[in-house]
Amino acid sequence: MSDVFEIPKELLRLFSKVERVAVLTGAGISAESGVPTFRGADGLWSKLNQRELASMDAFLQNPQRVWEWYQQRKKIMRDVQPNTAHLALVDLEKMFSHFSIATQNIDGLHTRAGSRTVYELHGNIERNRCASCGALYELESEAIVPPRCHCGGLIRPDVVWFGEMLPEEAWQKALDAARSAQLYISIGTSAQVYPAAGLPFEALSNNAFVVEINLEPTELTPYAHLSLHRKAGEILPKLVEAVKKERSFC
Ligand code: BJW
Ligand code: ZN
Repeated sequence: MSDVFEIPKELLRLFSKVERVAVLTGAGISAESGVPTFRGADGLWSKLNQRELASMDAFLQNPQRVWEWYQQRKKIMRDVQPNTAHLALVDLEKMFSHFSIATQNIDGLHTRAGSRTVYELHGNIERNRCASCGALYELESEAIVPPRCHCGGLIRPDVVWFGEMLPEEAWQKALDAARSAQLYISIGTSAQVYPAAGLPFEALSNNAFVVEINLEPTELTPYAHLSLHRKAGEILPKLVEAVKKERSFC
């Protein structure tokens, strides 16, 4: 592959015609900020057992371990900054009358970058809630680990673990956006975790043009109209500059 990357002309032509754009992001978009991904050689699940950390069973079996793992990750996520890919999506949003980002990430980096319409499908690491009564908590380092709610229940991070439903409103909005998009862009996700991984397929079923931006091929690649296998932080700024020029000529 040549090292000079050009945005495909067919994609630019499409960008000049559409008004409804929807995006799905995963851990890969935050990788260049320094947030670890889950899968792949350097991913969290290559060293840690997801069953021991990202399910309610795991939390009930060892609440302290799960709570502390999330506190460590919260520290990493707070210390990093949005990267050029997050920032490019902020600019892209300004060019379309309908634009939204459905993210599987819990790091809040899209909102911190300045994106306005963001649907957080797997929650947010900054929030906590009682596993029994659902009361929301903002907590910092606590003496008791994990802390307890006034009802006596265990307090957990407000994220979505395996076997749990996604937040209803965010999911419904993400689904509506996928179903009505003319152009759907999947960025930095291995496309293995459902129901989020089903969103590009919803877009495909409704005749959207589906583009994937991911370092390596994924489960979506055989079905996407176009797959760009490079870093999101490299492609997205170039894409946005090219789209700006293209749309200013229309
Ligand atoms: C770059 C890059 C760069 C790197 N630039 N790219 C069989 C079929 C269908 C579904 C299921 C099934 N068996 C079980 C299920 C259900 C399950 C599921 O999908 N499991 C699959 C793994 C098989 N799903 C669920 O349980 C969901 N709930 C649900 O289905 O509810 C209904 C239900 C209820 C009751 C009973 C049964 C069903 C909930 C899923 C929750 C997922 N939670 C996690 C943890 C969240 C909190 C936390 O962060 O700790 O979400 S797991 C983890 O995976 C996290 C992520 O959001 C999610 C997706 O990962 P993502 O974002 O795709 O990251 P990676 O690492 O996989 O990929 C990164 C990609 O980026 C790589 O490809 C790199 O190459 C690339 N990359 N650098 C561009 N610079
Ligand atoms: Zn409670």
